[in-house]
Amino acid sequence: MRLRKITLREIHLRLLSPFQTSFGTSDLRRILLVEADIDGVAAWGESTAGENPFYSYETVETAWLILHDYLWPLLKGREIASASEVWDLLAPVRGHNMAKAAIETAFWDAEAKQKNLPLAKLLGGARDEIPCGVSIGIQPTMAGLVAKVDEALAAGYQRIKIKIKPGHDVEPVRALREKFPRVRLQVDANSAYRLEDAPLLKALDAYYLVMIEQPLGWDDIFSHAQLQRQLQTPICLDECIHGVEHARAAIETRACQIINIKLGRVGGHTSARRIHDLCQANSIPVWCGGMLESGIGRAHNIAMSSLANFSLPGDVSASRRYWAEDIIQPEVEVTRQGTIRVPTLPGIGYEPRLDRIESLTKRREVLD
Ligand code: OSB
Ligand code: MG
Repeated sequence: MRLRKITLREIHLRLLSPFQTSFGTSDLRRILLVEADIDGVAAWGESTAGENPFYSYETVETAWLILHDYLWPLLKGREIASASEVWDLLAPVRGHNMAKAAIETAFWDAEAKQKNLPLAKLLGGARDEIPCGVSIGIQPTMAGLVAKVDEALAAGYQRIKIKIKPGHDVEPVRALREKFPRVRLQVDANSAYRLEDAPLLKALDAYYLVMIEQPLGWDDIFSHAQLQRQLQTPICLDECIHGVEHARAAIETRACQIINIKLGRVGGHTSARRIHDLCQANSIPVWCGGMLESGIGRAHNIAMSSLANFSLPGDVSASRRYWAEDIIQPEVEVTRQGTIRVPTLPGIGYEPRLDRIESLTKRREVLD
């Protein structure tokens, strides 16, 4: 496989409703897309870098710079046998996994298309459909939160995750448990607490949550190990896990019982699969997190989620929960059973809508 050209695009897509977490609110998404020409095959990837360096240090600006100045020169014209080699070629650049994932995942799309295989099959996926949950942002009112949960359950979603932050934690969980005693419920703190908050987090044990996601520091595995010893509720790590080495440290120190894998945060499919395999060997279930992706990133998430150890419902949900109109054809849809059928067409299995992508593009650069 030889990379001939890449087109970087920044598109702007407005969320149907603002998404609030403990670190801020997202409304207009700025999304960096990579279109790669690999042996004449058009292949696609998406960077999940945000508008601000609040979830991770990467932003759309840093991802663009790293792709343009460093990753493209490392890869252009280089002859490789398979997409699985790309991750190691990018090793000279430390970190910047969201920039790396944007181009690395495009190589996987290209290889799958060249082999006329669905990407899920190329990755070794074992599922025809993936179980889906929703991630619900912090809502202005309790009634608003209940309405969002009702809506997701009516649509068939298999589990509910809500965002929490100090001052907005035990009370919404208690209220939801009262109204929905049997629902699979979990919370995500996005690093908003400190180890001294352990008594408060321990109070959540009373509500038999499936997990509490990333309560403590984004780069602090050690404190999570100390916290997990005090909690019955399983801790799931998100922000802390940037590669297989972090996963190993978290497992060995018992800092978590579950891991959320995000393609952007870990640098693409090769790294994601290594983490998946390590977790599987250690009986740690994984699930696929979301980053408010457009259809391109969502399609890659679906392919990855077809691997066997993605046994818990992920945050990968229908296009229509986010966008008035997505940028792929068909849009991602969820069945009445709360699953997404893994596409059977070659590559990512959804067609990018070029005309729509062009009309949403605010910045574009072709490298060849
Ligand atoms: O922590 O999982 C997170 C969105 C942006 C940044 C971080 C997170 C999230 C979500 C949304 O929870 C998941 C989604 O629906 O895409
Ligand atoms: Mg999270």
